[in-house]
Amino acid sequence: MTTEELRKRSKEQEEYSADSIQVLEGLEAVRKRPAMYIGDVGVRGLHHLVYEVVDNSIDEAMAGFCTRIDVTINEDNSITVVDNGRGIPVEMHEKEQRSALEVVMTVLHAGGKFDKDTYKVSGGLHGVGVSCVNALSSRLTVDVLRQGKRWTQTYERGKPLAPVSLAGDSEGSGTVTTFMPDNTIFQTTEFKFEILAVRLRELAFLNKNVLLTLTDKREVTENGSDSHPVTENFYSERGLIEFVEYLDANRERLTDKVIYIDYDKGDTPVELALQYNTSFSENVHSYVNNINTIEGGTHLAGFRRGLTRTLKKYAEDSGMTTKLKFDINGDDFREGLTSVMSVKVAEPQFEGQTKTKLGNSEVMGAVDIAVSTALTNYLEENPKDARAIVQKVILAATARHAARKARELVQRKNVLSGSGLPGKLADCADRDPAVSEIFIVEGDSAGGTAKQGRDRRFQAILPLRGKILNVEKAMQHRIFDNEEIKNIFTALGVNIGTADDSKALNITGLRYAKVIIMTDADVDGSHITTLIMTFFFRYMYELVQNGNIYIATPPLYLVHKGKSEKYCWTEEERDAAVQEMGQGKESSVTIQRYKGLGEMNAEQLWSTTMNPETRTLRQVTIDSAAEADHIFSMLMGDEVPPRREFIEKHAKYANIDA
Ligand code: 0RA
Repeated sequence: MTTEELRKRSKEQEEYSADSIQVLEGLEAVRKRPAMYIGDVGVRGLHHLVYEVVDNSIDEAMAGFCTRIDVTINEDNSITVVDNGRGIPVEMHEKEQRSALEVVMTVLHAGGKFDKDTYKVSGGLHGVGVSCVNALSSRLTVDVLRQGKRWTQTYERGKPLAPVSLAGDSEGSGTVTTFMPDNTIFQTTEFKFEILAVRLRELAFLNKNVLLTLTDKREVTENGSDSHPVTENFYSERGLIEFVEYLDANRERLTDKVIYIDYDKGDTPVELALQYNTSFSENVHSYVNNINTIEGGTHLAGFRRGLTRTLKKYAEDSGMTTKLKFDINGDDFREGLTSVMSVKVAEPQFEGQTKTKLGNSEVMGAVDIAVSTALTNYLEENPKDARAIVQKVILAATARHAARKARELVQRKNVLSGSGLPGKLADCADRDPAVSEIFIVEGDSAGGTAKQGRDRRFQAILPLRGKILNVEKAMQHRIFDNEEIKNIFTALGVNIGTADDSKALNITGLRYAKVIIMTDADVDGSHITTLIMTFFFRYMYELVQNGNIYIATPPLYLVHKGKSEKYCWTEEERDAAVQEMGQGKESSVTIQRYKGLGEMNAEQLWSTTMNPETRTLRQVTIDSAAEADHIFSMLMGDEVPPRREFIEKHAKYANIDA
């Protein structure tokens, strides 16, 4: 061996050992700061692990080699993901001197290094790599089926127990991953069928002709019963078209057919489905490499630009807008619009608070051209639909004009009345939003109790009279005219919107970090909560996204005997309390059933529901904007049967009133 060769070899060895130290540090870093990689270590982060593994199989499907992905929640709450792709490569990795499979599973961000041609997810919420899942699993086993052989390797907390080994012969090809999330890292390790189902349904719509299945093998399911099927299949032949039909299942559509655009001429493939309905809300959803870009970005800007310009030109050319005395703006073109856009970007740059905003500037023009080209053709070929759409846009502009007048009137009135705060608001003393909270309370009487019970230093109370307006069904100017809704806007200190963009919300003036909805624990109460949540979802989405919205949980029972009493939130707690108190003593145990907030006195309401030391608040979070849209439109829309079905399935309150 020449000295040159020797030097080279020793340098390689140095690099190799340096690399392997790096590797260990890599996965240690994930275990030390898991939230940096998967967002959090709660329910959301836990389910993220599954998405991460499934996303790799989806990548294989997008590359054209995989048609089926099976996800199983095993009896012990571990997860198995099986795909019928080519199988992760197992041959020796030259630089690392070990199996490529081991590299993929143990090196941070090693996932997409093999195939440069496919669109790999990088950055963003997913795409941290399956090695992160490995690092955060107490145990993980991967089996690869390739070229007639079956290979396997098992890891604990990311560390291989042995090198990749041959485990026998195989028919077909694919990858099988089974992992058990590490219960020393996650707050909970119980998977929710419904959360996984939402993501798999979304993936099925986004990747047509790929069969995804979800099986729950646990004996006792999350509902404590077998009320959901053990296996659910997700499969879509028509992809985004079906996605839009699903989102609009409970809305009245304006045109017969969903408009579908599949434009693959430039560098950025754009797929888009859209349909107008008779509602007043905008439901525009966008995805980049299967990631829901809830913060939007350049692709969304391109879509808006293309849509507005094309429709505007058509409207002007058709002469339908010549008599209009005011402007049509971008919002008007999207009122009553439901659309899903899916773009594939080779090297996506994700920005924004939640890394769900696309930054690649070249994508804007690509989407703009795709939308204008395809939509122009569509309008020319379907004049009847085109006219219906333009009429709808004109109606939206007219209504916006009326809404603006109503809004200006409100704002003028607010200026006149001094502080501008609603008379019904019992404000808190502290002016620091970070420590302040507001309870939005159903009814004046419960509002009165809450005012007595609160800690006025940092808790404000805003009582609402009866049911608030169903914003899903009302037109915008009626919404801004509504007394209760105006009170919410002004109490929160959130801007109603500018003259030009009624949906641009300014939340910098938010006066309370926590906005807490407090209603009775009965059917009416849950309906009111849903109405208020619909309002926040449609008109103050930023607050939901920011995690400012909470739901109070008043107790359902008071068990007492003599002087001892115990509040209970579930039937199990109640029964346990009855057991405990009933033991051996003479006087009898009574159970008081709380339905309304008004049944509690101020002290009781404070100690059970309002005192930060003892209460339980449920934070409202949205994992899937598309699913939330589907559910709100169903709950608040015109169609009764689907609503009944949903309520029966999720009937938390149904037995309470029985
Ligand atoms: C890169 C290359 C090849 C397969 C894969 C990635 C692959 C990765 C995953 C992750 C989960 N399931 C997967 N299936 C396939 C194969 C390259 C070749 O066979 O030549």
